Amino acid sequence: AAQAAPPGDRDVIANLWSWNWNSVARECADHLGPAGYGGVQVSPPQDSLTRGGAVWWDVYQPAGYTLTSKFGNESQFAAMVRACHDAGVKVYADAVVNHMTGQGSTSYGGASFTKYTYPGLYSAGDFHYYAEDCGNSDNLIHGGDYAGSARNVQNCELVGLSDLETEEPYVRGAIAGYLNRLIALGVDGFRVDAAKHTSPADLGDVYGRLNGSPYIYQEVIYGPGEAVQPGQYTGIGDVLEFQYGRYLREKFHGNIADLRTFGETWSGMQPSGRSVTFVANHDTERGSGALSYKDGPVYRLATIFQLAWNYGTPQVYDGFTWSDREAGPPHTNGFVRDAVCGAGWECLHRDPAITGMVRFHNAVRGAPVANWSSPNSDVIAFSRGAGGWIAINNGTGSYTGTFPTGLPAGTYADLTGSGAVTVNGGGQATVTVPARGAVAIVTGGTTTPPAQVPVTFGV
Ligand code: ARE
Ligand code: CA
Repeated sequence: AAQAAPPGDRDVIANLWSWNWNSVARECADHLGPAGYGGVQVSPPQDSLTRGGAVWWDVYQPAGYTLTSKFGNESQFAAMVRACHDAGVKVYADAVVNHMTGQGSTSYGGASFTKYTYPGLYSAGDFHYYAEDCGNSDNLIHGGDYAGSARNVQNCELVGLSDLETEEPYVRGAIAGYLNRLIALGVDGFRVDAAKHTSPADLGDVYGRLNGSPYIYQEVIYGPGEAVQPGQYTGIGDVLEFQYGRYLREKFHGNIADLRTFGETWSGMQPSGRSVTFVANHDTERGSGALSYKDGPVYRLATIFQLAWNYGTPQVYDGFTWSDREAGPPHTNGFVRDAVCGAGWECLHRDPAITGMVRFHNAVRGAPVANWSSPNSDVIAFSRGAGGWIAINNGTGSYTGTFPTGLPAGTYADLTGSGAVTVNGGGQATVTVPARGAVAIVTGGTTTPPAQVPVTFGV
């Protein structure tokens, strides 16, 4: 059965999208565990269509459920899970279970297939078709279906990907068998890809077949007025909160003082306890509605805010550097090369300000926002109960001011790396907040400066 509750004490998830298994293993041991991350999301581990490394998106076209992929083989995957667990980091796998590949004939693992026929796994009768299931004679989801037809969104083909007949017990069992195999290798949960395109009833049945209590969070992109809404899925697991990053982009390109009430009262946002938040993911960084590493220090600052704010389970995204939005990660014969921060790979998760904020997040978890102040539209400050306080400056010049912190008198080290902060007997601190930077302090034995690691995020 699926676990509804988000992960425990260390809940920040690094999304190391398109990283190969050897690199994720190394990152868990050397950086994620020591920095206090609680989990890592990894790319789809199943065998897939190969486009020979030219594109990133071939891995979203499953060719079968064996575990040889462009990211490595099964033993490398298993070793990665062990290495991450040894570092105290849980592993969440991207689960592509709505569909199978809609093009091509060969896979990274060496399988041969044609659309609707995946030998030893699925055949034509296991897929949705016009007119029995899908109302469009071309079998495709049309743009207009999102507004009015849950049936077409869930039973027609997303961009031509063979749509599994998830009402069928055989299909449900095959999907559950795949996920249980990952669970047997130690996987702790799943990002469910394209969950919007499978009904909550069908997914709920699959989750009910899973061993243990994996943490499940589902990709249900929010669109106002659409027939399929994220709230329809929060009864069976958590959801990725797509409004969150859209709002952060809007406010960090405008007035961050508006963020005072940011949360589930805002239009389209899901309950905090059901939401996994992200400033960017692999789709949004290639679109136009979200911040991405290409926004430089504003992207980093929005991530600092995300880790400070009391909403949802935060995910910090890192993929590869790109200019062509379809291009795949650095590879050799299609197989992804080891990730090198600063040389083809973005590594915001290693940035000292971000690892400092992971410590902040872990130290203040659950404490309410208090002591809000905002001297202008670029500067905000707030405490998390009496355990931590942060000031954020989105302006292009530094800002000096005196703020109420709600913290006991003392000298604290700024977790984002800009020196010491003195809080007086009245709980006030006079600080200089760097341009597009922050000052963040916590009580409780963490007043020593954070261990510094090389700055690898290019801002
Ligand atoms: C590729 C080619 C296509 C080709 C297809 C099949 O690009 O031209 O037809 O293969 O051969 C990714 C890529 C796709 C790629 C696919 C398979 O983004 O380009 O197609 O892999 O290789 C909707 C879904 C949402 C989905 C987005 C992309 O609801 O689930 O579309 N996101 C996930 C992943 C993607 C991935 C897939 C699903 C497929 O994160 O990376 O696709 O596994 C409104 C709606 C949204 C809708 C959005 C875009 O906002 O509210 O629901 O999202 O529009 O249409
Ligand atoms: Ca479907």
